[in-house]
Amino acid sequence: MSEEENYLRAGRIAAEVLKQGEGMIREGASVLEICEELEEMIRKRGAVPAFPVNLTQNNEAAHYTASPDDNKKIVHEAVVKLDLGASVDGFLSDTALTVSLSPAYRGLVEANRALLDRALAIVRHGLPFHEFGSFIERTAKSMGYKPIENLMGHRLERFVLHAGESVPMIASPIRGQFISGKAYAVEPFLVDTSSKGFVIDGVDSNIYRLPSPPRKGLGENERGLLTWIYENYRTLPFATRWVAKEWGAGSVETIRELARKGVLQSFNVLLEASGGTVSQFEHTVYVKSDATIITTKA
Ligand SMILES: [Co+2]
Repeated sequence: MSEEENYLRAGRIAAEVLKQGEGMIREGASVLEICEELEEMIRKRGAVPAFPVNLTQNNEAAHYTASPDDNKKIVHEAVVKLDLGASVDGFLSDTALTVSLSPAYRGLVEANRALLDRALAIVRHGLPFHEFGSFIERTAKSMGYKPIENLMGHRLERFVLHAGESVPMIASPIRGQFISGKAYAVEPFLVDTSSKGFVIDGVDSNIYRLPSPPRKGLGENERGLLTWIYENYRTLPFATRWVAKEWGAGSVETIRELARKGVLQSFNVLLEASGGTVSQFEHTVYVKSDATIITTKA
């Protein structure tokens, strides 16, 4: 399969699974069950998760997946973000949606959905990122909301979810432009204008990543674990749940220790700085010289 076909397949799988996930979001549902079921659906379709399924509520903006024995539930009137992706031979997709179980935030969510659609309509080869970011900020403000300023879209590369280049969702001096033959995740996060509009680090999110192949100089047990992680996930983010299934519950402490040593990268839950409720929509695009394909549009 060509690179484009692989991107399309990864996108289609993520779109189908996200749609299934939307139907699972209701008050009292288990976060662990939703994460596990959706990851299994990705595998059943012949791909693997590009990263652990993220499920965040209310002022949590990103980077939470269930722990191995998580008993967290979807709370009353939650605003729930579901963010997932598929990897087909390392070609990635990344897509997200928000469901508001509270009538108070349906306007925010619908504005966010429309904002992403309008933004995607202008993506083309050669479009500078700063123009794109300005467009999103201006459009969000015209709708009465504002984008989270320090969460950005990103270029995707084979086996690399965040390939160096960031795509701003606000007016920003960031250099760069959309280039044909490349894939990008576009993800405006929206809050109301009374919120601060940026995120801060919360607690550990149960998500880790090996930034480069395992080095020498570690204990045998640690090196065995890291080699297994590299063989299975390369440098893509993984969940403590996935490792615990294969290596036992004790491996979670080893992972945290490796993160403290700087061998693994850990992710924190990202929280809106003023406790504001956050919405998110995301699609992956594959830019061609004459067209832009939204790979994750069902
Ligand atoms: Co995403």
